[in-house]
Amino acid sequence: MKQFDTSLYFITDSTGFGEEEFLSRVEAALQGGVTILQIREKSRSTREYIALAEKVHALTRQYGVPLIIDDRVDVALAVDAEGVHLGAEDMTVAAARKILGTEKIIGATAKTVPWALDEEAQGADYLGVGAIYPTTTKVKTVLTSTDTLRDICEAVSIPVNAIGGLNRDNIDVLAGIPIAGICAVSAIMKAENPRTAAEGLKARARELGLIR
Ligand code: TZP
Ligand code: MG
Repeated sequence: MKQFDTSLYFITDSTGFGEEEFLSRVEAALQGGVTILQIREKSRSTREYIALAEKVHALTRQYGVPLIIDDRVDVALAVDAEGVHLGAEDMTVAAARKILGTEKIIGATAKTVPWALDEEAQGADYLGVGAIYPTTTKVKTVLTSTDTLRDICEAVSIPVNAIGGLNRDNIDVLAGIPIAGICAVSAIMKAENPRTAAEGLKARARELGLIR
C-alpha cells in the first residue's frame, strides 16, 4: 500500500533560477523537512521537464520523499515518479488511474465540495484546495474561502491540503480546520534560506496543531 505524508508539501518553481541554484534550493528544502515534493514546470518542453524531473528525483530519493509531477502523467511515468497532480485542465483522475495503476499517488485540485467529492470518487489520493490567499505563483487563480476548505475537509475522507500564498506568518487562519497539510511554493522556493524556511513553516504548523 502506498504511504505518503502531505504535512509539508513543497511545490518547486525553477523560474528565475539557474539549474544549479534551483537544485541546491530543492535540496535545502528537503533538508528542512518537506514531506512530499511536487515539481511544477509550466513553460518547459517535455524533454526539458523530464530531464529536470530526473535530477529532482535523484534528490528526493536521497531524502526518502515522494516526487509528484504536476500536470503530466507521461512525465511521471518517464521518470518513475511516485505520483502526479492533476487540475481541471489536465487528464481526469479516472483516466490517470487507468494508466498509472493503484500504486502511484494521484492528487487533484478542488475548489468546491461537489468537485472534491467527484475527484475522490474517481480515485484521487489527496486534494489540494486554494488559493487561500492571493498568489503570484499561479495565474488566474480564484480564492477559496476557509469555510469552503473546512467543508471540503469534512466531506471527503482523503487528505486535504491548503494552498495559496501560505507562509509561517499567515497560516493561523487555518487553525481548527482538519487539513492534512500545508502546500507552499514561494514561502520556501524564494526564501533566503529554503531549509530554515521549511523548518519554520513546519514548526509553526505544528504549533497551531495543524500537523503532527
Ligand atoms: N494552486 C493554487 S494556488 C497555487 C497553486 C499551484 C500557487 C501557490 O503558490 P504560493 O507561492 O505558495 O502562493
Ligand atoms: Mg495542472
